[in-house]
Amino acid sequence: MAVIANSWRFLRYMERYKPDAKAMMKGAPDYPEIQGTVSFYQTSYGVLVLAEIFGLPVSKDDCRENIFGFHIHEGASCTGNEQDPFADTGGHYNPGGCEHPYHAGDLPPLFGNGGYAWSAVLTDRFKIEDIIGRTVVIHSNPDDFTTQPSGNSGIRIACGKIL
Ligand SMILES: [Cu+2]
Ligand SMILES: [Zn+2]
Repeated sequence: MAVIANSWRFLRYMERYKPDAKAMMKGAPDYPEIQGTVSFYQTSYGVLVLAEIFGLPVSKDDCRENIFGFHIHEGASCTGNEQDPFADTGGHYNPGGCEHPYHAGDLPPLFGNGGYAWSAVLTDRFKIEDIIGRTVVIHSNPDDFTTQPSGNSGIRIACGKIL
């Protein structure tokens, strides 16, 4: 099988075209500085997910934190209650009834760099039409990719509805 490198094609795609869907991220009341965008581009290989997030918490401890769980949740609204402001986002988007981290909505965690994260990933685990109207959630802790049902990734610190 021929190997066809797509890296530059994908980068040009993200530069030239409007995303097919987008989530504007907003921090929870305790994390008002968090903002940013998650953009989704349908390609023939899968969906390109491009995240650019500002204002993430910064930990001084180099050996801990600054890694943030990142998922598409099944719920349709970035609302909740005082304890969990984004409780209504529900569980990870999981139409196949799989275990974490095999939920369709599971994504690699974001790496904070002095509060700034930039990440691009390709996933064929969902199509754009499956996720419009659902939510993207950023968590306080790394995702261990093992613990059920959500990788022990801590509280929900930011959310955006996919439009
Ligand atoms: Cu999550
Ligand atoms: Zn999951």
